Amino acid sequence: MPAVVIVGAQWGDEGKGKATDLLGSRVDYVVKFNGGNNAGHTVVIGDQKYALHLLPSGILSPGCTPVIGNGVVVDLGVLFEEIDGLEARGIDTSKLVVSANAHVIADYNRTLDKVTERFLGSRKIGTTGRGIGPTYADKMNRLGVRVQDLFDEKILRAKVEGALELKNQILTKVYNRRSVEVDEVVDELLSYVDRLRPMVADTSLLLGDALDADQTVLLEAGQATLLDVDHGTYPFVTSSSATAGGACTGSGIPPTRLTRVIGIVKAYATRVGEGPFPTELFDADGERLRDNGGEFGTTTGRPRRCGWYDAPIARYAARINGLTDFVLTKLDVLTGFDRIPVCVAYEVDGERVDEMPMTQTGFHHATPIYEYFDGWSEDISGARTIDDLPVNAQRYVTAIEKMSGARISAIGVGPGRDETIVVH
Ligand code: 2SA
Ligand code: GDP
Ligand code: MG
Repeated sequence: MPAVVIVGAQWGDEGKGKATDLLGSRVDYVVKFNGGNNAGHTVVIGDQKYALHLLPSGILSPGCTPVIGNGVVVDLGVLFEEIDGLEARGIDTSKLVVSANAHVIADYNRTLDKVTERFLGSRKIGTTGRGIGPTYADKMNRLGVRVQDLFDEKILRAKVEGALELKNQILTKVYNRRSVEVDEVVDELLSYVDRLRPMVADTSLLLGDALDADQTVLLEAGQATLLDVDHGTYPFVTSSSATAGGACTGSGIPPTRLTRVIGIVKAYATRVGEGPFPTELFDADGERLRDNGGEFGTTTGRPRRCGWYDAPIARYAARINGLTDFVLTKLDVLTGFDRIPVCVAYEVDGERVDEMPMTQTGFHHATPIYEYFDGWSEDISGARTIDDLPVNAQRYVTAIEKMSGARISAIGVGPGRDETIVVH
């Protein structure tokens, strides 16, 4: 009954999509358990590139059943757009299953996400503007609309009325926007019902039965540990549980059934949106990482902030998620740097701190303490074993493995499915 979790160990875009796709051919179910179409997962198969947002990356593996779990927030317009886009490219999406308990992103929450960011000005979070935060806020406020509500028009109408009561006050009185009509929201949501109905299931029951039958379930996180609403750099986080604990609450699979937790970690670090980032570079090295790594948002196209590998963060991710393994990605992007710094600890207010500082203020004030490694100039994209790597690349991998709190079981040397070194 293996249930394997994949999480991001930094601030996202570590290459979770590629890792999930790689394992996808060997698993029966791939479950997205948090977030929504704020995610952007890139999978490269041969000369074809796919950018997945709401659909689990397992959708590209023919034998695998993709599941949108209860912890996800679903924009139904985007769901069908994404399905149509993949079908047009010859991908069979007919096995997709959607949890009846997943929450739905209504248009008013997309609007609220965007206007709130504008209203916050310099205090903004840098969200993707997809309505994620306001939809999770409704969920916690018990004002949310769930997938199952679409099957009972009376209930749907009552829920939308309840949600709009306060929101229309805010939209009109605080943000100077027009108020939203209940009918326009209900009509839009009902327009999806016929297409949605056959996909909807009790997904925790489905997954529990699958595990009982010794099938393999892969749980795929959106975003990452440092963007988790509890364990990330709050308030500069997404509004969901992106860590291994979220895999349980967001799917209905209990912790006692998880067998492996894999953290995806980039050989350097990136972040998109606002918030602290101690190893961030503002010089030519940062530009070079962005250019070599193609570090632009998969969903919004925003340039990602780039910096060096931060070992205390990796250790934190190992601890919070109980990582059994790391998959180290994008090692090839470091090719050509003469000297590669790695953050081994921080200096906070004149003192050395070896772990994530306890307070957000401490993290904001953290200055990296670096150790330096010699670089390599050889093209490593053809490497398929550790021994194929130049000796300095091997040293770099061994050193960060030792600092990061879990073994490295695979190494990415390019975006393609086959551009991977499997170590364990
Ligand atoms: P939101 O929209 O409420 O989830 O934004 C809150 C914060 O979470 C960050 N966030 C992300 N960070 C990295 N990658 C994400 N997905 C896309 C990608 C991002 C893109 O794969 O490149 O295209 O811009 C993602 N989604 C959310 C976000 O930047 C905020 O800091
Ligand atoms: P995710 O959100 O974690 O799934 O990551 P994204 O897809 O947003 O960003 C990762 C980017 O790196 C994508 O463009 C991938 O195709 C690419 N990628 C993944 N692994 C590697 C690797 O080992 N080397 C290189 N050069 N690119 C990679
Ligand atoms: Mg991404």
